[in-house]
Amino acid sequence: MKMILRWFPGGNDSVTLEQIRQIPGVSGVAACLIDIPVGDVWPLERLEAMKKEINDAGLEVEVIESVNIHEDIKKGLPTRDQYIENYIKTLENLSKIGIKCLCYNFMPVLDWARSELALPLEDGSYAMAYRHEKVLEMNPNNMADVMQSQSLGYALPGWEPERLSVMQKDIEFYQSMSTETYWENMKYFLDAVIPYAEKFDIKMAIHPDDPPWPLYGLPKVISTAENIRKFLSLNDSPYNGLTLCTGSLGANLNNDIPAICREFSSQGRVHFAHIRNIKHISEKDFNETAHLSECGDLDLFEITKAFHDTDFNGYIRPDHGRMIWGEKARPGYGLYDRALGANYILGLWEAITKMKEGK
Ligand code: DNO
Ligand code: MN
Repeated sequence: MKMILRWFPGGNDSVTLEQIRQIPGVSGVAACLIDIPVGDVWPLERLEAMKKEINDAGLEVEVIESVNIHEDIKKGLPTRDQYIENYIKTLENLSKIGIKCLCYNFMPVLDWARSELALPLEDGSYAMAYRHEKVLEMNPNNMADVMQSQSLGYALPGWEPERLSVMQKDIEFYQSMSTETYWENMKYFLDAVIPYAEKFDIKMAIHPDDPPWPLYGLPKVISTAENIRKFLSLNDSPYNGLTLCTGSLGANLNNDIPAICREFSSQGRVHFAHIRNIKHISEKDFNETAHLSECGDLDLFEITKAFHDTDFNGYIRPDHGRMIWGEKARPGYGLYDRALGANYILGLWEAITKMKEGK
């Protein structure tokens, strides 16, 4: 298992590589080129420069999060073949800099959604939160403005301007598409790309939908154990795998997160784990919290043990953290709370290892 942190290159992150290097037990980062328009090939020179910067700081970069999927692929338009070709070219370039795992998502139009990016919690920290009614009342086009304005000047991942400009039209398109067609479009993408992922030795790791239920009539499919089983059976290659995000899947109270981790990790289909905690306010309303089990609804010990028991040897990162100690950073991606999260998970891991050794 390797513990990593997400980091945004090119001056897009207030957290520095030097700071990440000082978090005990963190060996590298999950990085991305945030400014490349969705659908374009990621240039090798840019990737090489990014790798050099990260390696020079004493860290590894073996994971990319995310290369977003062009809407034409999700919609199944004839133009998808060109975008799939570009995706494969990007995979080839990623392999040239030694990338081993690629996190992506297959959510239509929107990446994750929240109604607040900085909700004050009782202890004086700030966290992201989701209030279902509020999100439903938000016109997705205005929602884009809200997300941009609350994001302290950072373009939120998945909320890049070119993705937002065509939002309304896209939403209408998906509203008239059946979920079955959406699954078929996903399979078309996998069957085209996975053979190249095998060739280039890059594990594809899909991120669950967040929240894990349909919004604005948009299909959401990577949301339950049953749907994940269906997803994995679309293409049986071990290179067709998961980013298991405990917080995203945990928003659905019916999801048994340690059981989900155990089932898919034991099959060797989890390549990347996002570990974070959330606290439900009601069935579809929740706050993101500190990682510690007692701060939320998820049992981080059981989750870590599920990975440990199944000999998980992929990548783990603490997912979103709160803003604490006065930090102002990209929502969810400050330094301090994620560093606490990383060391908490590493502490659980060490304890489980030593208990098994009988120490
Ligand atoms: C939420 C985050 C996401 C994730 C992307 C991956 O839990 O981890 O923003 O990075 O959806 O494509
Ligand atoms: Mn996640």
